[in-house]
Amino acid sequence: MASMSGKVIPTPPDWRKRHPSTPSLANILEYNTLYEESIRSPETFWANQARDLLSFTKNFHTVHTGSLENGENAWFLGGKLNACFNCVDRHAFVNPDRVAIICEPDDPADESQTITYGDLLRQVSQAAGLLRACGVKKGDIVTIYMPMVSETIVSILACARIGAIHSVVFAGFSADALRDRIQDAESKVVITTDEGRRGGKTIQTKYLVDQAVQECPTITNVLVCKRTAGELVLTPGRDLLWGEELKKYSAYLPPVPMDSEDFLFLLYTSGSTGKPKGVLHSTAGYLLGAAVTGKYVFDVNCQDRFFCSGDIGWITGHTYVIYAPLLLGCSTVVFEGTPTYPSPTRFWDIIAKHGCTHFYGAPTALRLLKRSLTKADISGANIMSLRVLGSVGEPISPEIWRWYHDFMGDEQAVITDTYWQTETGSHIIAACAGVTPMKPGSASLPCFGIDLAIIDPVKGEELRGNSVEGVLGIKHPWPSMARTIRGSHDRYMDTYFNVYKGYYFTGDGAYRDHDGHYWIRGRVDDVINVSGHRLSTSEIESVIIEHPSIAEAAIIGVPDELTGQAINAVVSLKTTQDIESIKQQLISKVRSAIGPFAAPRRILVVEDLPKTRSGKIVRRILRKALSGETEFGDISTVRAYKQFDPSLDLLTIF
Ligand code: 6R9
Repeated sequence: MASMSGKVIPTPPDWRKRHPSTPSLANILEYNTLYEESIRSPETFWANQARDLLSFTKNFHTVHTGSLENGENAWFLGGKLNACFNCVDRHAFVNPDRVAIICEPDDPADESQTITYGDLLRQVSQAAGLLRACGVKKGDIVTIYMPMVSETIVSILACARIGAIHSVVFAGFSADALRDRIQDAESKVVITTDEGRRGGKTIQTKYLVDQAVQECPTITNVLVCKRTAGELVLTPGRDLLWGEELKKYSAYLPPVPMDSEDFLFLLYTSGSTGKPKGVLHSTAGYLLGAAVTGKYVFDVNCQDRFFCSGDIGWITGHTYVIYAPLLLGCSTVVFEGTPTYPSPTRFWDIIAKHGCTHFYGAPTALRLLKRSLTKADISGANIMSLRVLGSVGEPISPEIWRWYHDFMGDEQAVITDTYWQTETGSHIIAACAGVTPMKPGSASLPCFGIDLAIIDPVKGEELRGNSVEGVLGIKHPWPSMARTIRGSHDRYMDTYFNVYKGYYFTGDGAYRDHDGHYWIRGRVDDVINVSGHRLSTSEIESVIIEHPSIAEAAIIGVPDELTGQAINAVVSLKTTQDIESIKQQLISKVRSAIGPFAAPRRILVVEDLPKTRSGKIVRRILRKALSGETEFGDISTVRAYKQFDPSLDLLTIF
């Protein structure tokens, strides 16, 4: 545990002087006091925050009902509010000319675009009018399959404006994966672009939507935003051109007041079983989580320019490209491209060009940039505007943390490593910028209202005190927790609440050090993390196993220097012929069933997989063998023990 010594890095001395206004917390004592209050009297704490940060059209009469045991949690009952009003109208009324969205195109030679809060109000109103004209009603689910362009945000907020539930599907998913999600959501409308641009390449979004909707009988309209000048084939009666249609609708459409607990969005994520989970988030609770963490973790001020490089197709993009920055009335940067196109200095160029105050990204990108850049490469970039750097999606190693702090932040910015999940809606462990003592590699302290527990995984008992390691749970409900899994409340209960009764189970292992800081160890279930993308091993296995030549398959996440984990497939075959071509077929099968990012990096063929006497594959052995370990622990109960020879790419019988 040498890297976990927990050396504290102080906040740069003039950090507070560079703040445009007053930081949201004065010091760690204020954090401690407020945190204690939030745990002692959660209802008072959350009610105060809700009244301070959200605008309700009707006040709530009950702060919270439900418990973690029964899983029926509801917050701010009786209250009515609209998410789009909170993100757009209330700022547009006061400051119509303040910039809401800055769009940075893939190609830096193309012009960036700014949208003020006033413009955004017009655009979301018109888009909401169009959705209504397409028959979308309150409670309907609209699927959005879009790259990182301003229309993606407009579409999302337009759904919220009329009380429709948005379901954004990451544009890296295949047509089959998109089809499954549209079918599950029973969407009438899907919104897409003709094409997308990313890292100099073209993404065929409309083409993929056309493929997907062939098997989606509920779809009546496909709305297409033009992003490129490419050829576009429209299906008459079904496809409508966004830009042309929008002009037909009024520049102001009143937002629909929603109940606090009405669903705001659906977002599919991977779990430990094969089928993706459609996680549903509420309106008031989710928005409050976004606003509170935006305010205290990132210390967002309305004059800030917030650059989150996460894709809107994942929860990070939902909460920190859209909801948190817009709820707090600052400017959000939407970047269409990749960290290394046209060169690895691209993030620096964007930060300098737009005067970004915050940058929020995943360690996988930082590892890539660390490898490609020297101090000389970035010496010309003026990024003194940066105040806060955030990390998300996977543990950040102390080495990368230091590089982030010294190299990217130029020792002037503070770092917050933010631990959270699609299901938690917003951060649950993170440093409050400029206040929490920073320890490279630790996600630090719990966010307000989050009562954490380290649980002994075998006994199921909470481990009290410091210097303890186990699985991470949460002891008390919080507003932005997911409310259910679409179509399967039982699965929701079993995954999060029935594993350790009385706790929300995160699925991650964690260590609480001697002074109460948390160090996330990674997943303890069958979820793997590749470049910050969360993938289910069993989902990939179920695709592979469909191949007629495959007898058995196990997907293993193997440590990887660049991507965190890399996907390895270990398979046994029904045939000994054409092994190379079978491997290729497996890769294309996964690419088309899920998406290119889920394709195995390496496929190993074995005679038989190691199993317990009851026939369960012992992944522990495979994981160790593929990571180059030779000590496998107790294998006395394993039926077919295999020895791994990396040079042969083969597992052979011992
Ligand atoms: C926000 C997001 C959630 C899983 C989570 C954990 C891992 C996220 C982390 C982190 C260590 C961090 N994770 N943030 N691990 N340190 N700061 O990534 O959501 O896609 O649902 O993934 O990601 O394993 O359980 P999601």
